[in-house]
Amino acid sequence: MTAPAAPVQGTTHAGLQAWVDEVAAMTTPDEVVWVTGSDEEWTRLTDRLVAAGTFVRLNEEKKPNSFYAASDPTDVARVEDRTFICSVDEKDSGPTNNWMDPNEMKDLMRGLYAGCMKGRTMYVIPFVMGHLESENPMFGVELTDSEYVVASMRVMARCGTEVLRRIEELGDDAKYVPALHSLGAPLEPGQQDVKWPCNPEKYIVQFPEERMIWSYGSGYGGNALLGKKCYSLRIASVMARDEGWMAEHMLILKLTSPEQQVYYIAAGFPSACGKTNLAMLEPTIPGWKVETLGDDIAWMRFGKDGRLYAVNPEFGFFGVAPGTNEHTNPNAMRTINKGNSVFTNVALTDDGDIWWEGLENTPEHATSWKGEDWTPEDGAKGVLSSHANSRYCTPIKQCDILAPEYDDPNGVPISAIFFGGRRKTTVPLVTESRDWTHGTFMGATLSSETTAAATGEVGVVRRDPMAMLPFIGYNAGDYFQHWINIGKDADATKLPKIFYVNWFRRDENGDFVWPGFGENSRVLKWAIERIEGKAAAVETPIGHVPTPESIDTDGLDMDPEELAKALTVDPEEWKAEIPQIEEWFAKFGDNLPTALQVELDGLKARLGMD
Ligand code: GTP
Ligand code: SPV
Ligand code: MN
Repeated sequence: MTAPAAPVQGTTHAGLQAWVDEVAAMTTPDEVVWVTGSDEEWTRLTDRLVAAGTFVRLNEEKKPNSFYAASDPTDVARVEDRTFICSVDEKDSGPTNNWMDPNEMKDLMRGLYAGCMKGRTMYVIPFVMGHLESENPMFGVELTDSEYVVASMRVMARCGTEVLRRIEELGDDAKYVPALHSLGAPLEPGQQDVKWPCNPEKYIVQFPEERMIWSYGSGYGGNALLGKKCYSLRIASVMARDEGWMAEHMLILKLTSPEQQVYYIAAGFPSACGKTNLAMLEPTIPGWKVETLGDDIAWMRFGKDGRLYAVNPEFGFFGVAPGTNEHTNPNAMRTINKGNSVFTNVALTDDGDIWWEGLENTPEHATSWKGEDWTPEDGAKGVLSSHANSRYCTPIKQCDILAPEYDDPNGVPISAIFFGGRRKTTVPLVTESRDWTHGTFMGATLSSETTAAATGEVGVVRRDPMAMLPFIGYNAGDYFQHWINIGKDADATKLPKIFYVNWFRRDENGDFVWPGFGENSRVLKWAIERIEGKAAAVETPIGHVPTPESIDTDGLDMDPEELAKALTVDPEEWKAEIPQIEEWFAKFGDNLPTALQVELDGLKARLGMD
């Protein structure tokens, strides 16, 4: 965002100034700096990060104005066990969130925050999630003592003086989410800083009633860039419940058919399960075109015409690096190769570029994310050059296939919602729901193998409702009811059709059955043809699944037997799923919407289980 170069110190907004002063008095930074968003500020910040050893400037020819960072090995992903929803009433945080009494949490954290910015600079980042020109701009102000966070926030959200001016103009009418972040690593006079300051004790805390965020101890990703998961999902989901809209962990894409029909699709897959890749997909079927609107978060509201409109509140991509390459995601490669990006926990090559597992041109030698020598021989032994949750942080505007509608504050009307996860077994390539309530049931029972996007064991199947398990800011039972209510209040003919996909089914050898990536366009085409009443399907106990002939396989190098495997609905596998769903639903007690119990009973009956 363009902004005046002169640093702005302070604000005429009395409430905001008072909060900044109060936090500064508690955390005692050496200085307070207001983030402007100017180019000169970017240079100052990145120079400072290079001097501190946090950033390494990359080769200007390969990655202009871009930087490499390696985090502390203990600070590499979201920490779900340290994430709290501190609602006034414990019941409102529900069975899927950690809870502590908000006053107790504040006392505890004030203790941690006392003097925690000593020796550092506290930055004030005025930001807006979504468009500054929208009817109700969704402001936030993040206070942080991390230059890495400031640099990353400038990529991920619209930040700076322009936003602050709008907050000031609106005065008391300006609602903003106060978001306090500290690394929890004060510096004594003369103490040498480390490259990646952080604290072993971490707290990522949302106060839903106050629409407030307090984060402590981590400098990485969703723990620290508070506009992303903390605001745009956890706090926004609470606002959405109260105001009748939806804040979802979904990509948004624009699909144009060979007949030039335009469809907008939103898709909710858990972290590291393929949103960025689908959002930037290059269709392998002729005549179809995908453009990107967003890769992680969708805010959806009903338009005057009764359709559901989606906006991407973000301004950048914070994408999983490993596996990204010219084949899987050429559009992401083109985006990051334009530069102006930050790469964290990937490998640094000897010629000042970056590399990660799955990228072309394996270097003969590199420095791993742990700062160790790395060679292809190490790779052959299973030593990773890059952390599995290593990421690129890059401006959305650099994406060649960004749909122009991205800039429309009113968003785009959604025709289809996809849910999906990583399942080796059971879940077919694609299933169409019968109606919104059935689709809500599919979402509410969505399951996926855990990934490296959060700390903890990887590959364990868990329920991840609507891909929102770590992001629902209130009782998940109430969240399901909110989904049901959205359907009840709407004109059913105008609601998006809900589909359930699985790109990750495996065969006996452990190989993926479906080729994925660009070939996923075949599934998008089938879904659109279902919406248009053109494609065939078989009715199964779990919903409508394509007949093998109804999937366009022109030019697809795939054994028909493999395709049949991808589409299989095995009643025995689904029967085995039922006790897990029952156990999952039992968690919600009275808060489970009756409609979902009815759906489960129906599924059991269709499987012949009663
Ligand atoms: P978050 O940013 O954590 O929310 O993740 P995401 O949902 O955007 O996932 P992303 O698109 O970054 O993909 C994560 C990993 O899954 C990458 O390593 C991809 O290469 C891989 N992946 C994505 N799509 C497919 C697919 O269709 N098939 C297979 N086999 N892998 C895929
Ligand atoms: C996710 O984990 O879903 C991400 C990365 O998109 S983070 O911003 O760290 O949450
Ligand atoms: Mn995500």
